[in-house]
Amino acid sequence: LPTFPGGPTATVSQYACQRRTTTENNNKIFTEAFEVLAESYEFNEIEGPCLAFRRAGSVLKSLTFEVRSLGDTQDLPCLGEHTKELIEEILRYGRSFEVEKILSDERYQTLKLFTSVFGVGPKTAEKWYRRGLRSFSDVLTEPSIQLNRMQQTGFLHYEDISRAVSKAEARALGNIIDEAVHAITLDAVISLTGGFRRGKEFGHDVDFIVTTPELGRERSLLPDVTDRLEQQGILLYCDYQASTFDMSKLPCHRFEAMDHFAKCFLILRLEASKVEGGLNSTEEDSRGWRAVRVDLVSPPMDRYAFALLGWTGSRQFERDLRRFARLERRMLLDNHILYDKTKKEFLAATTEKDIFAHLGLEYIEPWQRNA
Ligand code: TTP
Ligand code: MN
Ligand code: MN
Ligand code: MN
Repeated sequence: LPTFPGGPTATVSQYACQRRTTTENNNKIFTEAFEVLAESYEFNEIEGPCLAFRRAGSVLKSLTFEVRSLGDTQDLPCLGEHTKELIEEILRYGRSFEVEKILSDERYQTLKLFTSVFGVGPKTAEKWYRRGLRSFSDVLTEPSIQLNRMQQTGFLHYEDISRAVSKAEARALGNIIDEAVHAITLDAVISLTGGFRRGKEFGHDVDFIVTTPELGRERSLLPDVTDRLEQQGILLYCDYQASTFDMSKLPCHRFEAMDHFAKCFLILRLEASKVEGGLNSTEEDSRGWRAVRVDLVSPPMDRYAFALLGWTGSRQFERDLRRFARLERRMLLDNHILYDKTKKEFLAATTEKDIFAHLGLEYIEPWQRNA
């Protein structure tokens, strides 16, 4: 594993899981530009270049220095022609005309706006755009459009959900979930995961793993937790997905975006009085509460390490862990298992460290996974 003295000559791995990436990004000016391009390709369903820009951005995020010349990027992996042109343009003019063209593009702006609503993915956004809709009021006043429950909730709580969740708010939600799961079963285990586990100051939601040591007991845990939250009057929205986890159907060789564990996507009502230092709100808010997105996932205890590693992210870090396992180790890694294709056996793990060790990787701390 390469170490990073911080000089442009240090070797940088093509795999994010062999880099240490903190929340401090010294190359925001470039990575933000790359992200606009990646998103634009994503809206047009052009996968290759989309991934290429995400990979390039991830490499620059891992650098402990700011790129000041094209020469600084000479020995870096994952930077193609297009990326280098963009870096050069930004170095010369402080901005990119290609990025600005996209940002001012009506289709990009509209898809960006529509997909910012909870429950609206690129496909729905595209459909609305093709029908000539350009604003929220266009969508909400179009009689032929039937919003599903998720989208209705998305519009209803749009402002709250769009506002970043602070660390203090995440802590307050942790207390609420902790209280709820322990009221149901005393031996419950709860862990903060997602971006806040990686040390981010703000997030778009708060992610928790909740489970219990008793195998099989976790299957009824989430319905019990959400019932309790509802009784407390703080459950604004709940999309519960029961477990479809079946060890006998693994390893799964197809790529799947979602795992098979029981999970729920929630919107909770968070009282200002529960948050140290108050809510993260910009203007004077007399309501005294806000709506927040919370994800809960409940794997069986013997899958805990895999679920924790998978849900801690970042997405790019996860992508590269799987790619590294497949290409460098002939192994399959997902949120449920690690499988050795050569030995045809599952590799056991009770901690994330076990999984890194099986993969022959140096351990990367959660706060170094902001790839
Ligand atoms: P997110 O909550 O989407 O992202 P994040 O916590 O990294 O960042 P943010 O602050 O914007 O919330 O996802 C967290 C991780 O969970 C991510 O690595 C992907 C993973 N994940 C799964 O593995 N399976 C799932 O079904 C979902 C929804 C997420
Ligand atoms: Mn999250
Ligand atoms: Mn499957
Ligand atoms: Mn989430």
